Amino acid sequence: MLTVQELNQEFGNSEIRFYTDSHGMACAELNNPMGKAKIALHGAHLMSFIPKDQEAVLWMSEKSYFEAEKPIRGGIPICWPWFGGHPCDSNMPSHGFARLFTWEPVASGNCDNEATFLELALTPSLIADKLRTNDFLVKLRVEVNDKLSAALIIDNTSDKDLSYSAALHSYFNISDIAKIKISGLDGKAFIDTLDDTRHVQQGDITFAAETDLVYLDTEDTCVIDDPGFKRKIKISKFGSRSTVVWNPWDAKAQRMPDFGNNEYHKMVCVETTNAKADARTLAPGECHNLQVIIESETEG
Ligand code: TA6
Repeated sequence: MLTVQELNQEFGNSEIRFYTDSHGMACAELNNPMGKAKIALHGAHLMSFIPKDQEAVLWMSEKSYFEAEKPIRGGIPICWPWFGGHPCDSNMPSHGFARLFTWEPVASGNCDNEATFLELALTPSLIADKLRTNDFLVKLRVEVNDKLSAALIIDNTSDKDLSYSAALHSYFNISDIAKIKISGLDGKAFIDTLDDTRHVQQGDITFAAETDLVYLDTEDTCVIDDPGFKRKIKISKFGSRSTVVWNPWDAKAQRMPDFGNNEYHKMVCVETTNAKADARTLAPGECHNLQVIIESETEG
């Protein structure tokens, strides 16, 4: 792995800086005139996105771990090559291994839309032996201007089929969970994973208890309407036909060591996924993009 100094020489420029943060983690800061973002190389984990003159859009837990082989709590964890529990081995880590290992920067620069971009890659050589399966090349391409785009690019470089489920498990910073509403999923079928029952969404989503819902057959854009912060967060996506909405509420929050007991008031997850029936199988040489585009519009 290159040192921070070598990363700055290879991939740094006036808008991209690599540094070691206060937790001792190698990070990159993308500083575009319209917005800025921070990414930990550990898990290619987006930890912050702040559009110019706005509140932070992504939420981070004050109690998050920042350690090797442990997930960071908040921001946008990458869940791959399985979402949730492992399909057949409960000893395997929740939400896969991509968020547990250090990714390598592979490209950086500026795009035509004046966004600043950074690409990071994960290959089998970067993960623990015990977790290795197929050969693969997974990349995260991050683009920042007044919007944040994160694209997970999965390339099956092996000679066997590669089956997986995945998520860009985005945590959003909100003023009050009891006052927000989420639109864009009206009429969509969903699975309530708390009791494994199926339902159809009626109208907007509001929150009054632990919520863990997997919406199916939807490519639609969701909007978080936040009256407290006087803003709407728009979440568009590509390469995804399922969306997960999550808030742990009080009891689950108390059971999570890397999550503050009262932090559930200030966050909500709206996740861009390939989950349940939307899980994917790539033939040798095939590639798939799972992308989210996040933009925040302030009122007044
Ligand atoms: O995406 C929702 C979910 O699968 C919930 O069931 C909850 O467990 C959450 O993810 C967090 O998972 P984690 O492994 O990060 O604690």
